[in-house]
Amino acid sequence: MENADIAKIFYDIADLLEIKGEDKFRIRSYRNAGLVIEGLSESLKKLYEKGEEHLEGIPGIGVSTRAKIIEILTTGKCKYHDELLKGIPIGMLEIVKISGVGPKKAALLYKELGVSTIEALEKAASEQKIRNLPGMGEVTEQKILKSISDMKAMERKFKIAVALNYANSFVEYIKKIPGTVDVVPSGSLRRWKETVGDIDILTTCTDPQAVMDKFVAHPDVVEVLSKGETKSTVVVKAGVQIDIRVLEKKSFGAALQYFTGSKTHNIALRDRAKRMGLKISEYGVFKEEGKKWVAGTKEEDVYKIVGLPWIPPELRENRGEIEAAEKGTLPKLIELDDIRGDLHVHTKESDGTYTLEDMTEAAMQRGYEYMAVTDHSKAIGIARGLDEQRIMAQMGAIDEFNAKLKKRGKKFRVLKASEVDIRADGSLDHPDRVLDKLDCVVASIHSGFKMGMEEMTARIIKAIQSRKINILAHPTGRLINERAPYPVDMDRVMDEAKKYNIALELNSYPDRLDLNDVHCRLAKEKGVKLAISTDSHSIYHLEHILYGIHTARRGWIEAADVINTRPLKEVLKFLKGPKS
Ligand code: DGT
Ligand code: CA
Ligand code: CA
Ligand code: ZN
Repeated sequence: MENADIAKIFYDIADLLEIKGEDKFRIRSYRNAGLVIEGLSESLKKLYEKGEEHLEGIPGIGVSTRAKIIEILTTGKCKYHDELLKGIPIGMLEIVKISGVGPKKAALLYKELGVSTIEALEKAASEQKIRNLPGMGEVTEQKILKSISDMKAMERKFKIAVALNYANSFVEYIKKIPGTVDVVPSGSLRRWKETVGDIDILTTCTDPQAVMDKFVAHPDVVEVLSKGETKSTVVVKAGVQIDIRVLEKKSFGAALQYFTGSKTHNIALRDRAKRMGLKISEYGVFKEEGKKWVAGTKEEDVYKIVGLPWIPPELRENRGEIEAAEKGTLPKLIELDDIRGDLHVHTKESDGTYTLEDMTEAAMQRGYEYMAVTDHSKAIGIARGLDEQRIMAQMGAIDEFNAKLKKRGKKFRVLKASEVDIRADGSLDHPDRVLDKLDCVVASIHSGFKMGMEEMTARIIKAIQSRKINILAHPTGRLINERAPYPVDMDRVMDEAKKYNIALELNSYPDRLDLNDVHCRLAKEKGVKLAISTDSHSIYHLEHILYGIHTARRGWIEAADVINTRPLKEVLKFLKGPKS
């Protein structure tokens, strides 16, 4: 039972209450609980195993939520949820997720047309039966059809964070089975793709039968799709499919190479081998018409025998990595240890859940040298954005706090910063006199997503040309599997960013990963600097930096391309850049 499964039950309760037309406040509190749980990077299951008291004091989780979490962790379900489900067809929960529907309209569709599944909804919409219902129209109907086709296109790809949590839990579990040696996730997860179709675990062991038996008996398994002597496939609660394969020690490297993929990388590698008279398969590298085994115990041997250095999994997308490996020009990819600070962090002043002191403590524990406090500006009302008076006060508090740190002999600096909203017309949500006093100005868009490409690009470029910003945060606004990026001419934005010495953010929050890998590589080619930040709203979010690092690696990024790999002095110099 991972956090995502628990969160899903809370979201479902909120949706069910809304379908039933219940009290708004209660609905919101369940939805918030879902959000909080999903955002935790510590596993609730693990905290609970350490002792019930470890579930206390988690911000946003009150007494009754905690009781439900414990109920779910111990019984696998929640009575209240089950009761709400009675009398409501299960398909309704899917329907409320269709954009343009929502719980109220779902209830109406059910009452008036008996619609309780996605298929029935699609049919009703294409037969134009929905447009005549109160509060709906042709536009709603079109929206529903588009949303259903989008959903089908996403075909159940899971965000990497969800897949990684499961993979880690299964790997730990399998390692405990006596006789297991290697246990390694391969596939798209090992390549750190932002979404993952299924998890492919590879293992070597002395007792395959025990591994198969235990694997299908893992408490999170809801369905066993197949169980063989050396290969099994299961589905876990959140719907993720997990494959496991037991391999021969001798060919483990070849199998790891094969199942890590990507398919197109493997095809290119096999073609290369063929030209050299070799044959690569999941069982090894062979010569003499496939008769003689020549390599495959270690993954790097597979590359070595075709004349290449080992290629990091993140690069294996057939985007020029084999050619670069051949020429000896593979990038020296950025690593977690290269990061010296976080340039996008929220505190309680806006919508974070921890204080300046807490966030600083957590950043220092990571070994950072600096952190920019970037609370929202006033336009973001729901996030308690800061007006001029409040941000001035915050700057004062940060100055005092830095002085205190210095006195205590700490080599750490909190940067006075803001996540200033870029308004619809491209103007910034703090006056220049405020922006000029900040160490670091992070600018981003939080509303008016529906503009056309021209207008949106002009809006962002206007913000860049103000010379008041340092970093453009989550530059495309996408939320993985939830919201498409807004249309923006990234080529032009990057050219302007370069001209005005502005860094583009790679927002590491696993739902965003914005810029994505392809954009990172474009930035590098254009010589635009990146800031890899977490957008942390809690001390636990700081570790999301891992997702940013691996996404950057997929974009061929090296430490020198990223401003927050620099010591404080150099960062400050960079941040002074565009300001007049
Ligand atoms: P996913 O699960 O859709 O996110 O993506 P992958 O890359 O994990 O793909 P998956 O799970 O279908 O297969 C795992 C790896 O196995 C894949 O990356 C490469 C390898 N593989 C699978 N099918 C083929 C194939 O037909 N040819 C080759 N060369 N490799 C394959
Ligand atoms: Ca896979
Ligand atoms: Ca697979
Ligand atoms: Zn933020």
